[in-house]
Amino acid sequence: MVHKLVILRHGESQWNHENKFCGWIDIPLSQKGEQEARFAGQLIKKEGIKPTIMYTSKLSRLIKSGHIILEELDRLWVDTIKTWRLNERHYGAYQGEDKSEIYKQLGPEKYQYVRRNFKAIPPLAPKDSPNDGALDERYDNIDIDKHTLPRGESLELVMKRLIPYFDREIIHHELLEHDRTVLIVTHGSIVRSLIKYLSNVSDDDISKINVPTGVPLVFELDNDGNLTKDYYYLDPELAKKGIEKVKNEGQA
Ligand code: DG2
Repeated sequence: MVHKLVILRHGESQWNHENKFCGWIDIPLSQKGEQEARFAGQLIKKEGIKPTIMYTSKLSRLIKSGHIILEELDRLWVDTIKTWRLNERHYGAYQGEDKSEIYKQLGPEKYQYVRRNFKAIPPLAPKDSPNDGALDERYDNIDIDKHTLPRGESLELVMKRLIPYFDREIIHHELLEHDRTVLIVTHGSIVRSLIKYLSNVSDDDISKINVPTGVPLVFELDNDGNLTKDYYYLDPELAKKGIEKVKNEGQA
């Protein structure tokens, strides 16, 4: 039996549009982002995929994208889980900064390192600053003490807080045991983490992978959770254009 897992990065956010690092800051979708989410819903519908459970992070750009997608699918009733474990990589003190400014400050190599190296940790956000999740009521009653939430993460650290949850709750519990059709609406770095994990991409090669906004991709897994083939985008041409755009963000 083949289990389909649909994953996508949210539609364009206002700060994607303005070229700013966003991370854990709760920025809404742009108008284009809403359209992208609607089109993503149409692509999923055309593919005949009917999600029965949806996961998002605690951030509005995902929650809104997910709502639009479910609306497009006539499936607003679908169970939705919102978890901080699917939050974007915490971009530390860079959150809210203009990507072009950081590019100018760091130069091309360090800029690329900070954005894409598997182990690169940005300068941490100060404790009790607006970038500190400990001050945010949306993280009350989560599965860890909110005072231990990250204030800056590498992709490696993201995977440490994400993959055990993803493997246990999403893959084994929902997808395989309960045979539910899972839709994950999430962020660029989370999609990269899931691609790295499921497709077994090396630490070096993951730095070359960029993820477009609003284009669903599909993984097919067998009953043991192994891939039956590599992931594919539901609109490869659109994905290609989006990937190129993300790759060049911030570079003069
Ligand atoms: C972007 C990723 O995340 O930025 O945090 O600004 O998926 O929530 O829009 P998203 C952000 P890059 O790592 O691509 O610079």
